[in-house]
Amino acid sequence: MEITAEQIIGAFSIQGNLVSIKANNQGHINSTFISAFEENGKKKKYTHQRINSTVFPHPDEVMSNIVSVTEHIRKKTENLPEAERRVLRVIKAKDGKPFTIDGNGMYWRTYLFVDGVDTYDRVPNADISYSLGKGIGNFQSQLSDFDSTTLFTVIPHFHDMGMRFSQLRNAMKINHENRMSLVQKELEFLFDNEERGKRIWDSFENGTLPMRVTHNDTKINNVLFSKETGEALCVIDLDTIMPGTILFDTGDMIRTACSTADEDEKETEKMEFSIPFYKALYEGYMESAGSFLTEKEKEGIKESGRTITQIMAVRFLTDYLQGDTYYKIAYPDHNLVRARTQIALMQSMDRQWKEY
Ligand code: GN1
Ligand code: MG
Repeated sequence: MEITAEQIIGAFSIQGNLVSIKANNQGHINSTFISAFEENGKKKKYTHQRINSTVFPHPDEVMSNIVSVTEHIRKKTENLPEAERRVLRVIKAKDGKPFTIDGNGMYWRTYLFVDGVDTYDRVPNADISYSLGKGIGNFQSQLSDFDSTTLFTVIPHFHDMGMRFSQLRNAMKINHENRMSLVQKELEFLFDNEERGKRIWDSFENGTLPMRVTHNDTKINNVLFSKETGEALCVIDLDTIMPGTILFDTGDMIRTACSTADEDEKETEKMEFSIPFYKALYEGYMESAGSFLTEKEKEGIKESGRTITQIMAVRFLTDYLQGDTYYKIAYPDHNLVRARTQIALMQSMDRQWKEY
């Protein structure tokens, strides 16, 4: 059944007249478009997103998590400057729910669009690294008194390295288009690091690392920066919020904020781990998160960057071997490129390990 953008928009409680609709192609998982409304001469924009129900089988639980977490953060930020930019605002549907279901059974949600911010796919300088670290630390700190057991686990075992390796082993059997012949070196490196990669998940499971609210996708382009002050104001893409260890979040922030190339840079030699960016990131992060972290959490930060980079390598390679069924790709080898670039980043960390 063909669904129009106007039909989706019409299901939500939005004041004013619709003036434009624009597609947005960011992110590997969900589909997004942006609308603009005019009310009394004022323009407001909205983000409408279809939640990928293959990846998130219970979109209602995703939205329930997002509503409770954003409301919690809003209470803590509503008196700060740029308050409207500090946390996403969920727009309810006309029936009061935080989503609408279209004629094909697909879930859609709407947020107020956050304007006047900068975003980055890659860190341009150490100041932005510092700011990112501080922003992620703030986010965790705002949620440090939130009872994580009240959240739904929307994707079980999301950062469970052991589970990711079993998925890789299954994908090796699928061996789509005989792709195994192209990835022997990559597999060898990843399997050599399998046991080390499992340490953080194991420490989380056995209770050495405390359970907290985690975002699980704290890559740099999921953070909005103030155009005025450069401050990291808001963490977006809240789909994977669930209970976890904060090291999942420090890890993805390190992976994306201390690298010299994009996640899918084809020339892997351009991908290096940047110690100056790491130092700035760490400093910013500790300023806002240092006070509530346990010693075990602090000790795990450095390793978390390597572990989350590894888990991404495993996941991209898995998707490549199973025939690109999970991530959106722009060309046939896209997942292979992503996997190789993650491995290059790990190897660059290893070469410099004693220096940071
Ligand atoms: C996916 O959809 P997007 O781009 O926000 C993925 C993350 C990966 C990321 C890699 C639910 O996020 O885990 O880190 O791609 N999200 C899910 O860029 O699998
Ligand atoms: Mg995401």
